[in-house]
Amino acid sequence: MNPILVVIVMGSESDLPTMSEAAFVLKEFGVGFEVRVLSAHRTPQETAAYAEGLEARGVKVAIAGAGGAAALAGVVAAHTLLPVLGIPMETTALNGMDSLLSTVQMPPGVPVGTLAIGKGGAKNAAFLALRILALHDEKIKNQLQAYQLKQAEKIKAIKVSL
Ligand code: RP5
Repeated sequence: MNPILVVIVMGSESDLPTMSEAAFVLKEFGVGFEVRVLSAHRTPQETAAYAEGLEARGVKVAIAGAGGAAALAGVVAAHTLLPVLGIPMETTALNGMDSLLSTVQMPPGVPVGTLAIGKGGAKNAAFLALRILALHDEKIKNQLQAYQLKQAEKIKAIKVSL
């Protein structure tokens, strides 16, 4: 089994349909990850202890998604020096603007690299995690290169006739 290099945490099971997009990308690239539901507000102690233990376990990047008053990514970042990527969940009340602002507006010194709201953000968090890992991993770098080329080929193959 591949070592766990990335963790995906979310504030509620209701975030899973969005956060699983990050998991699909990591799976496709064969990178080891684990998924946990942890809440900054509902399980604050467990969240802090989990984040504190990540580095010693060999984890390199944490992806954290939450919605509404979305403190999760910030709390994880407060308890580890690993890079933390935040995903704001799309919400019904404010279309995810609440999650976005809660995740992105961290005080200086405790960064959360915040991605786009929703599934697109979750996907890109995984790609950004892969780019971080690729700094020290030639295999992942080559895989990313191949992926970029494939994407370019798809665009170039589009023929538009009006
Ligand atoms: C946040 O509250 C979670 O991340 C979720 O997006 C939102 C709603 O949670 P549930 O009421 O669905 O558990 O903490």
